[in-house]
Amino acid sequence: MTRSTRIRRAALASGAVAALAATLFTTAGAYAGTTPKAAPDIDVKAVKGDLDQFQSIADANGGNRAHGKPGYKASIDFVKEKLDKAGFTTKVQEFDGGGTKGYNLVADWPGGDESKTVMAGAHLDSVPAGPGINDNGSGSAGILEVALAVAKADLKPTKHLRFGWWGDEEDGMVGSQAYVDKLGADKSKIDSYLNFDMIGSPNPGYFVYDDDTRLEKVFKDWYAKKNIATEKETEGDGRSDHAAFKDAGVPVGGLFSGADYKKTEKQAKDWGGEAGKAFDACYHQACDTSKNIDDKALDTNTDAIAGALWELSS
Ligand code: DPN
Ligand code: ZN
Repeated sequence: MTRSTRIRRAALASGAVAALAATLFTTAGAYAGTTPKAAPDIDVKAVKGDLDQFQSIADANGGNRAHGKPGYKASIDFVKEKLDKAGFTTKVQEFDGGGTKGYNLVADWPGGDESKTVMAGAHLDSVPAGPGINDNGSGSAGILEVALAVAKADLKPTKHLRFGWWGDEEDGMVGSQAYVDKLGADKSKIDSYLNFDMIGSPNPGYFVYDDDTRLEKVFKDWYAKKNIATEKETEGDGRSDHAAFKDAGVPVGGLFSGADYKKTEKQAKDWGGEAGKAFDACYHQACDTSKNIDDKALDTNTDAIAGALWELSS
């Protein structure tokens, strides 16, 4: 070895030490809380446990959890109790749904900048024909478990976090419209609204709302990292609770795993499952029970909700 080679090697080695020191320094910074922690994996067993509770509520109340029926209010009470115990500030908002009293549940996680509120929502009512486990126990339980994970992590987001469970969606998004109407000028404080309606469909697809490019990208990037093909959510345009927010000028996003229309050959190729069949053959029927769920779609989509909320509120 020549003298100059020896010097070059020594310089390389000291460079490596400096790089290592820099890595350790940033790692220490992360532990000190300067870098937001990654979103946790949401346990799908907990989400399914909530779906079993919704099923039991329907079983005990004439087979449904529909607006104006006792199974709906029992669903509100179940979700509210969990959130209250976890430290959320909850409010039940009453509204008129076709001459019958309806209820929205709104849960705020204390802290964060309320003039930039990141909001996630799902409709909690079923149709009168059945228990509404995929539609929309799935979205309701998904955001519930993400909310509980926020509490468990004692998340201190920069932006304020709020969760909403809407009543009377099935008669034309009545509860979410009532909420937005009541917001008035405060609607400018909603930084983003994410909607989750049917996220565990049995012949699933991975549809991402395409209404707002920034919010669409957050989800698309999340699925891309998992090598899951997504598709723009266009067929359901205006068919769920994001409509009222969008009409009010709030940026909206969300997820959907399919309802009454049929999977194409391309979609079956991208996602597996059966082309020519409805994503959810039990859509709006009595058979939308706790068996009417694809566990992998439910698991993946719930993790995606956590990923998006962690990122958007940080
Ligand atoms: N809004 C859903 C329902 O409750 O019936 C169905 C749906 C959601 C359809 C999203 C398309 C897109
Ligand atoms: Zn429905």
